[in-house]
Amino acid sequence: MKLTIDDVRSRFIKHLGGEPGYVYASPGRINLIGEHTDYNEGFVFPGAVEQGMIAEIRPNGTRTIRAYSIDLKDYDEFSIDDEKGPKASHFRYLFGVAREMMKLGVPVEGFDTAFAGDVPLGAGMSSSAALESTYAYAINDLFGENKIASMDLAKVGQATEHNYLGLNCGIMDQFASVHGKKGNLMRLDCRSGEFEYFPWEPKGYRLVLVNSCVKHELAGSPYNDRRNSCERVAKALGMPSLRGASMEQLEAIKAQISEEDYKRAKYVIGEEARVYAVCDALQKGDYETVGQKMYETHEGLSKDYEVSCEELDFLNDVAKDCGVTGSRIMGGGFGGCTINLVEDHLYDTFTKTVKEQFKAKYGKEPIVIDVVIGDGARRLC
Ligand code: GAF
Repeated sequence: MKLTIDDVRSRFIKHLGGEPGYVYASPGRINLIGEHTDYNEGFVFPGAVEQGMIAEIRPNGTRTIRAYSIDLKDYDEFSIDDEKGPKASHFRYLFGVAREMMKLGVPVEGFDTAFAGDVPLGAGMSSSAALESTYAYAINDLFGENKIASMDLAKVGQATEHNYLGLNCGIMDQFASVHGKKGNLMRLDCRSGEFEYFPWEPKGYRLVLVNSCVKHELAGSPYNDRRNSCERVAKALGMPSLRGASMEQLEAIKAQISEEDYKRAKYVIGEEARVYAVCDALQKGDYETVGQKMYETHEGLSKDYEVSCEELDFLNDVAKDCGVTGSRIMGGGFGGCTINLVEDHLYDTFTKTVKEQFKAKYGKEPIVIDVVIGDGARRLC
């Protein structure tokens, strides 16, 4: 993380006054494969990144949260007992997490806090999960004697999205932000909650994000519509979710569902198979297959799930033309980044070409981010 404890501490003292408190941090995430599978009870393959959110927090012995956003230069204070909470979404994350922790029986009290982040906003790297995980972890540490299990901290972040931001997201982002481990990706079974760490050390390849800078905004977006489509198809199949559904089963009910719902489910069923194929390929060190599956995911997200945009499709095409091993939309879609599996020797050509060609077409350079897999939620001091 580029931001230091001193950066956040000096702003905290300036805007909140008094003595320092404690500093916590949580990361954003990438996802190798398994997109829009989490709320379908399938598998995901995320890893935490080095970029994240950092917050100074000091209990203040009242029932009020006094919060300063360093990046947005915005201050607000709000009671943890007033159901309405603050209006601005950047404060609703903190408020929601505090309220959800209270629901779990944690004796949350008021606190003074300042926070900042270096996860690019709207890039699909989940700055919001990083913020939620920072406060869930901190509140557990400061008021809850660390009694809440890590998966429940992730669920607190997810419930915050559902109940305070109106986004019916899955568990992937908050899971990754809480559980991340340096140098490791994680395969999570979103039905059982079981997960495994996979050391990520591909010889001769690297992961590179290309941020289209088309702002991806999920709350209030067609994201919830995608989830509703999946749930309608699962219901028509008589299954609790699309996990484990086959193309044959989908074909059998095709006449009963809309063309749109059919396409959404087709993508999800294909993506489940791709996650299994990627796990197999990784075990054999077969990165060509991993990359091929990434391209297939992009195709599905673009044509059937319809969460791409012109700029992301363009980035994907440029990657293909440059001979990049794998490339696809990462995260919820509707803007943000592509994730690319690039052979070391192609890195310079690819990053130069993608910047030039994107700028020539859209008038601005996309931002290249080299992925470094980092640690999950933690206390820094
Ligand atoms: C967003 C959501 F928050 C996740 O839960 C997940 O569904 C992802 O989109 C798509 O895989 O990041």
